[in-house]
Amino acid sequence: MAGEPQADCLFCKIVAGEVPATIVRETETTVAFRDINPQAPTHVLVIPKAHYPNAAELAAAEPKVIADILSESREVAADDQIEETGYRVVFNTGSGAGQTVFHAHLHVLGGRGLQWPPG
Ligand code: DGP
Repeated sequence: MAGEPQADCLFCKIVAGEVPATIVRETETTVAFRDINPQAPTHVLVIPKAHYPNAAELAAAEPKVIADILSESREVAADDQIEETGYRVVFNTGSGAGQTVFHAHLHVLGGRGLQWPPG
């Protein structure tokens, strides 16, 4: 069923505490943890606890949770004090855009200068 945990999903396992992660924030609907392969001094992933394969499917099914994720990204930026220097939030959606884990996640990147356009 949509939103239910998937046995073979890495991020569902992090939500369940079955795979360790450096969790920085948690709400009723979201978990935020540090990326295992950081691309910037701050690189945090904010994910829904519910399983949806990408942000588009999450937005269609549970738009409030997308709002929760964006709110949490703001808190992550405040916690890591990257608001003043600027930061980027990104949902890679689909393998062609670089998505490798098919449980929706928002990247929060900051703490260094970021180029535009991204590669
Ligand atoms: P994406 O390429 O947008 O699907 O991003 C997936 C991110 O997930 C990537 O930046 C690396 C991160 N990642 C993959 N495996 C793990 C893990 O086991 N733990 C943590 N904390 N991050 C992971």
